[in-house]
Amino acid sequence: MTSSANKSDVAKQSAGEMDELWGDQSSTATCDNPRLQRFVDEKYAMFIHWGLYSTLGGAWKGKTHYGIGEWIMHPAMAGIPVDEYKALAKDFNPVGFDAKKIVKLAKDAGMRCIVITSKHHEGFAMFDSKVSDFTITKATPFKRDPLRELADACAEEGIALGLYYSQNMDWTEPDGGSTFCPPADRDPDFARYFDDKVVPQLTELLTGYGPIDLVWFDTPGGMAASYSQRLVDLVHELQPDCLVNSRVGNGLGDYSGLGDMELPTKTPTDGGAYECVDTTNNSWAYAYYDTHWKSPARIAHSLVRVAARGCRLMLNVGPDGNGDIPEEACTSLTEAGDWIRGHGEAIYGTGPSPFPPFSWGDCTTKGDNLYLHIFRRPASGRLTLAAMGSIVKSVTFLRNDVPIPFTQKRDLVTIDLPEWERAAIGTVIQVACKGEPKALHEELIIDGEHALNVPAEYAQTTHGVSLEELRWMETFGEWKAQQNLKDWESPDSYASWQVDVLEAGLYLVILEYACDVAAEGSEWLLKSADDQLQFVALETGMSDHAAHGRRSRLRYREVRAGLIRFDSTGCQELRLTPCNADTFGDVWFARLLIDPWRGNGRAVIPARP
Ligand code: FHN
Repeated sequence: MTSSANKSDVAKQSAGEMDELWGDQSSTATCDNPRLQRFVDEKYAMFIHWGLYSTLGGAWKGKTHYGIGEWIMHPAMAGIPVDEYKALAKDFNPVGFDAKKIVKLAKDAGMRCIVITSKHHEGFAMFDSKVSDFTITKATPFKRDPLRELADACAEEGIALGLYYSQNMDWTEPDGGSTFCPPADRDPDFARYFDDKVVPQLTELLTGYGPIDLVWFDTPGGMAASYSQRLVDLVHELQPDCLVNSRVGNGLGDYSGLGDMELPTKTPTDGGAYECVDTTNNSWAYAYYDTHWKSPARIAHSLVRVAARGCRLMLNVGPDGNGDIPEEACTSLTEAGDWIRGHGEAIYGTGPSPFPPFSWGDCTTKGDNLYLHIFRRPASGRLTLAAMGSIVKSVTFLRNDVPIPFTQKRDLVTIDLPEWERAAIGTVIQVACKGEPKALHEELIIDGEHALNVPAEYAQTTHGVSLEELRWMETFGEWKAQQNLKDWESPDSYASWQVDVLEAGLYLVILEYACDVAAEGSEWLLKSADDQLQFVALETGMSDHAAHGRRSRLRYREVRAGLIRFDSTGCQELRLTPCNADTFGDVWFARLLIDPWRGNGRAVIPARP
């Protein structure tokens, strides 16, 4: 491990090769471990990014640096020298910090666990560490130990506590991974840093603050497996019930994680426990300009989508330099929380949906029950579950047990929804089955009610077409991930989706893709059983980030391709194929939207889940 990582980190961030910093995010563990099952059952946790960087809030010496606030000292952002950064501590006095208020917020939000940054990449300990002077208790006028206060408040309220710890990067520690400490040509002694800071600090954290639910390590990069193993062993030795996330590195975590800000499109099938991490706005740490607050509905829907794919969500807040969580985050979390807690039976302890996502919402399961989370009420008032593999005994509103009329003809369940009060977030319906709810197949349902999202991940591909993920940063550090159908080696290559058409008719096809200049003008066919839509791909242009030190990438565009007809109902294939031999090249298809065409010019593209 050497300090040359200074420059190479920028390069890795620049190239979008975050996998190199995240390390192997998989884990071999499966949910049959009771502690892991509990972890998945909890479903929803609060992530807190709070440190010295929070005092800057995304600005340094009068200049705003857009991106993730906790990276502000990095050369790719403000490039703050180590001594100037450390000097910030003498003015860090977050007197607004109120552990009880934060725990109450988490509870109101419906969260079961809080994971807070004890030490981020900048090396500052947000707890009373005896092995460093760069700590909130020694270097600031605040002097209090916020972690002690938070641990006490969590214990009082029955909220689990987890700790984020940056085990590899430590920018202000001379021997830390990726150190910025001068001189730049010095070869740091990573083993010394690991033995003298990481191990003692983790020991302090795991022996001085009561039961710790999990340790959330981050950015292991190329850290040797022996270091990752020592961390796992240390955690398990000091607190046998404490979990370790996958970013401990080298595939040694107790559970798996998706990339930053990435929500699952398909249910993982390896039997492992999965966590997704996202933020209430865009930055992890407080940034004064970042007002991209997610609405209460977006938060609740994300949680349902994550639960419906069998995973757990951890959603972040970034308290400011005074210790206050921005009001907008509190409002969104609390309003979403009212709904989440009110529908807890259909969220906590649930299993994944046997179906892919529907145009109207998603499903979770528990025992013999299927829960339908309806985000958009079908205009017809009729909701159809095709491919139902279980016998339905009853259908009721979850909130008040009021029965809802339904019929079942073999695998087709039709539910006639009565009028209900307009719910800002959604309505949950409980479908009690005889035995565990099962689906006969996993076709995507084109129901004639709302636009159906048909993602690349659900396609089957022939030779020459592959599924490939593209990851990029919007500004700095805010990762986006998108799976794509790409390569298209020959006009015989195709991708196909199995769909079940419940309502025959005309549908508008909207495509989201990225297209290279060389493939501009390539012709394509989308074939249903009864029709084919021919369209031409348009160049989507480049996002030219070169000026900001990041790799340029193809932009995505949503393009209306035209109308396609489904004359008959039932299961069929939807096939996408190039139709000329020379120009199809580099087109990256992310998804189709199949939107019922009612001749009224509907063109509103629903927000992506
Ligand atoms: O570099 C960090 C980043 O600051 C933030 O802590 C996120 C949260 O998942 N993890 C790293 C990047 O993936």
